[in-house]
Amino acid sequence: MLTLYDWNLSPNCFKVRWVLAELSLSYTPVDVDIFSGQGQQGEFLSLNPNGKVPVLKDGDTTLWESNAIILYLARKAGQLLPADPGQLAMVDQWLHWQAAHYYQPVIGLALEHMLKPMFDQAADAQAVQGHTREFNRLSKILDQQLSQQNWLVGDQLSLADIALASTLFARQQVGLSLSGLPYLQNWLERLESRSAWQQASR
Ligand SMILES: N[C@@H](CCC(=O)N[C@@H](CS)C(=O)NCC(=O)O)C(=O)O
Repeated sequence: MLTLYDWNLSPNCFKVRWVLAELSLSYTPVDVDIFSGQGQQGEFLSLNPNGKVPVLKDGDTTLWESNAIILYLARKAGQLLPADPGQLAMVDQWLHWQAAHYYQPVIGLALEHMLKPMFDQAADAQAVQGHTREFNRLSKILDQQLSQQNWLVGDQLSLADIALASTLFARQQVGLSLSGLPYLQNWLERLESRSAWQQASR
């Protein structure tokens, strides 16, 4: 039995929900109200000492870090990962890039455009400018890759596409613009039309 500790607007939780849907795995969702401090309480901290969602429990296995969770699920199912070692390494490359680079300006913009207004705070214009510049720079790298192929790695959907596209979930609320990125937009539209994307967008 799988249990997912979840928060609906989190791109990292969305990423896990999407993989669960692609693999047709049923699970019990547990909503963690990260704004009321529920994530920082003893019971949740015993699952993830970082106090962050997502967390997946599968029997005796408790896992945090969304990319570790989706790798676990995909390896167990034998799906969404290429068999070729070189292509597999490229999936790893994109997963590391997503967490270390692409996610960073997005979370920065989420803080300025989504979280601060919730607490009646104004966005910091300089921070918005810096994060937007970095988001645009990194998005061009993705757009360039997708100008040459339909999927980030190989010729079919893999965890690389899921991890990167999940970062763009809730992009309206975060204030991300994809203008001037035609290949990225086309790829995202194809992914958004998948039934697993729609099931995960709860
Ligand atoms: N690198 C982590 C990031 C997890 C993360 O930042 N989760 C956010 C929601 S998107 C969270 O729980 N924030 C609550 C907090 O920091 O208190 C992952 O990929 O799972």
